Amino acid sequence: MTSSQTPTRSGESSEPVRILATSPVALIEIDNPPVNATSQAVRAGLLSAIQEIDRNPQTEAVVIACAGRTFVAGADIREFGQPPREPHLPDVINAIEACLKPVVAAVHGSALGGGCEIALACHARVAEPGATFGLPEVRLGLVPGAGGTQRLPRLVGMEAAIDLVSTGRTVKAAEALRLGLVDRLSSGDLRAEAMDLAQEMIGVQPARTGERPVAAMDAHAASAKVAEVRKKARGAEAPCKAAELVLLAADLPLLEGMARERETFLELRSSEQSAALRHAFFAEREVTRVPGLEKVEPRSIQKVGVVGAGTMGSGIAVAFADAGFDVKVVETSESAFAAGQARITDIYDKQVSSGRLTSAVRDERLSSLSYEVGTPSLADRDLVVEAVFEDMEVKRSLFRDLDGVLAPGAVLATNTSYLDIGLIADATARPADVLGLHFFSPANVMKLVEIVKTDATAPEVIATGLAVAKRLRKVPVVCRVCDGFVGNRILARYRQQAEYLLEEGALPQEVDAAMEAFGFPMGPFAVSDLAGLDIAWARRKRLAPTRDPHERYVDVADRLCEAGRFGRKTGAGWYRYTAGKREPDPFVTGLVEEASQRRKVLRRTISVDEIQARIRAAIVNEACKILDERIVERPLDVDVVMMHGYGYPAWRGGPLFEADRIGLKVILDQVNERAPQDGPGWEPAAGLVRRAASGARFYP
Ligand code: T1G
Repeated sequence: MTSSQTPTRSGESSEPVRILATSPVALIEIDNPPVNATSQAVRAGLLSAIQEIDRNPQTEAVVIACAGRTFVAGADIREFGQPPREPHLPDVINAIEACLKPVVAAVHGSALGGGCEIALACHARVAEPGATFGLPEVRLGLVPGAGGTQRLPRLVGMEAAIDLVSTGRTVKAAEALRLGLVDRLSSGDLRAEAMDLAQEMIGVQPARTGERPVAAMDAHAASAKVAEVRKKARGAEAPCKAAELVLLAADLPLLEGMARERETFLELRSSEQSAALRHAFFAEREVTRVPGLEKVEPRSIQKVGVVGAGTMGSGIAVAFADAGFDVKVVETSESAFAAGQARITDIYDKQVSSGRLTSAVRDERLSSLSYEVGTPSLADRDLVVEAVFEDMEVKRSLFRDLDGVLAPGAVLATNTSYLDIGLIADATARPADVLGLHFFSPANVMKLVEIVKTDATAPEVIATGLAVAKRLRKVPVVCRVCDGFVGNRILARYRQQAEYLLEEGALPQEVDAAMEAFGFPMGPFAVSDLAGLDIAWARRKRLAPTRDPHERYVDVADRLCEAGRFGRKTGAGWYRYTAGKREPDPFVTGLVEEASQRRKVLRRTISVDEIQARIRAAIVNEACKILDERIVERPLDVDVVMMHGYGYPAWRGGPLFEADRIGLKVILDQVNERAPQDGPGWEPAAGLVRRAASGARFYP
């Protein structure tokens, strides 16, 4: 067996493919921790194992299984930056399908990407009930490169294949069985049952997936489907290419279709979008590894208290219940906790009615939640998260109470979005046990959580926040205290620049359309209407006395609020809402035009490119200031916040990754061009000036 030339990571075996049995049914085991990725050594080992088995007259059938926690989770993404080395995965997979003896895949964990393609080329597939299948390549800016777009439709049909390949979503084993992707679900010993099936297939002509016909889609339906994929892709190029390749399977023999697929895969693999998405994939994992905390032991957390069962508190409670914590929800009165209980039950009921949850699981989750009035009931909690009214005195008073109730060693977390957590911590005698866990609404859905440390927060408390976030299946970013931490601070700049564009000639619907074309799920004004304009308005009024009189302040949002237009919830905000549909509103156009007059600005047509460039420059500049002030330690911290908390398109890699691609001098020129007219706060970040001058990048 050749050893892999890719540096093996710790724990990786140098002999990643073994033949554990040969007669009458052979068992090939792949063992390449952590996820059995098809590294060069795995591909070489698998190919020689299949060839050896084909030559062995004692062997009449074969099972391919994996050691460890999962079936093959895909090609080894770490190899993508290197020149491709033989044997190439399509050749290995074609050898599996061409095997003269029946080949059965025994799938547990996740069969993803190349792993799913291996399973597709086998002559049958047995899966554990908990197994999942998927072709997530588009999430890396790629298309399947080893037959996935050609074999999947031959098993599940065009419609389902286009859906799975263009979205990259995974399907559980039961759905895979229904689709025809799996032949059997195991009920006990997966490998034994796969060997039994292989035994049954001895002497039967193998059913080669590549030889199955697939019915073409009606031309009109096909083009409608591709158009739908393009719309959902929001600027990402891989999904459409993947859908078009699937459609080819109806017209081309397998090998021709695979040749087209391989050509597209290699083209995309060297694309900027794929480089950005691979960066995003690894950054999401790297961000959990905080320098200096590697050896710090987190505290053990199982009993969690959530104080405040409003929108955020109920979402936070659900997030903890979903992760298997024992959750106690505390409110100030029976009626308040009854309202919270109703919110939480409603969240679960909606998941049951959408089919995402069974009622049995819902009942189990609801049973892990208890409700109490008053903080004394929290005495047994290991961690308490507050999500009460966003007011400093309210939070300080609560933390003073909690300090007197909680046992030593308990962790106190605040979900505040803006307040100074150091001042909240100072209300207790244990500031080292206090941190921010800033969730994003809906807290049980959004992946991002900002872990905010004060100067007093103990390292093990930060490590505890990271461990809790990992168990919640969240993406944690550690940061220090500043106004708005990372995401909201950048969002404030984003919104300000968007409002300047209104004063200079754009309309809300034009800015939103430009930023949705940029790849954001929603533009800034639509997002404000969704969140509610009144929340930010209350904060602006609170901060008004301290606002810099020289700041370029746009008051259109204040005037909307004064008119009672708080967004979707009042039927009107930046837009008018009719039957949930947002429509531009002449009333808002009038307010914007008046603002231009007051600013004595002659309105002009502003291009999509200018809108996108100015907003991106504003984001990058503020992100760089956050780095300069060491609110976070690494550029990837900012990129991960913006992608997972604010919808910055992952195919751009996040603002700082993209700024490197565009060129920091270009970004700096854009910032310098705006600074004079945008006034205080819009000066170029020192780190941006320094890097632009030296040619340094955010990601060297
Ligand atoms: N290659 C290399 N390393 C990988 C990897 C991969 N495909 N998948 C995961 N890892 C590493 C990951 O970086 C982490 O490393 C560790 O494994 C645990 O991962 C030819 C071209 C499988 C669902 O896109 O979705 O096949 O940080 O923390 O939460 O057509 O990993 O510990 O050093 O995510 O339990 C297609 C990507 C590739 C699947 C497990 N496959 N992986 O999640 O653990 S392209 C994918 C995942 C391809 C073919 C094409 C998840 C997971 P470290 P983890 P997890």
